[in-house]
Amino acid sequence: MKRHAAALAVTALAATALAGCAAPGTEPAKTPEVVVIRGAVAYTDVLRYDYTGDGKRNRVRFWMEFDGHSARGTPGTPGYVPAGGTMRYFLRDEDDNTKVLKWRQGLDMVGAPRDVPVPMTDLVFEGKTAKFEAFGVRWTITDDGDGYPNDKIYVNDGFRTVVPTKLYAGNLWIGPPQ
Ligand SMILES: [Ca+2]
Ligand SMILES: [Ca+2]
Repeated sequence: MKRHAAALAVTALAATALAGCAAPGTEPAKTPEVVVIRGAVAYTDVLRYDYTGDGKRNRVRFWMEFDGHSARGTPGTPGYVPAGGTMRYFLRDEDDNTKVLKWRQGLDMVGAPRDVPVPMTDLVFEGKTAKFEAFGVRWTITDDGDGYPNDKIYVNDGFRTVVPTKLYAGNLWIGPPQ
């Protein structure tokens, strides 16, 4: 009889513990959090280039900037916003941190428009990775921690996946808006 009482007590304790664990689950279901890809990274080291034409070579670097988000809301309902965003290339003067919008021939951005937003299409997020298409190629970008050192950018042109783009500065963030 005593043993039975003890067993009941244990059962009661377990039930209490379970109830405690279950409590958060009784809250109303949350809508999925919006996830974003934000930030800019330098994909060249500092180059010396006299874009001003005054004979003094400036310190410049090429950057890529991303600004995209996952879908908001439920498809077919008011306020729904599909996943989307833009990316752009730009050249930055590393001495005064300003964008360089005009320069003479000599530097190439692989044919990309200068500081013009290009749409990301087919944008999907998988954890800390974003995949999309822009400039006619597939991009796979992973944010792996603070800063840029472990962040990865892969580009697939339909024939092959190029090794991760070497990054030199900046940061990419994938996750809830910060
Ligand atoms: Ca100059
Ligand atoms: Ca990062």
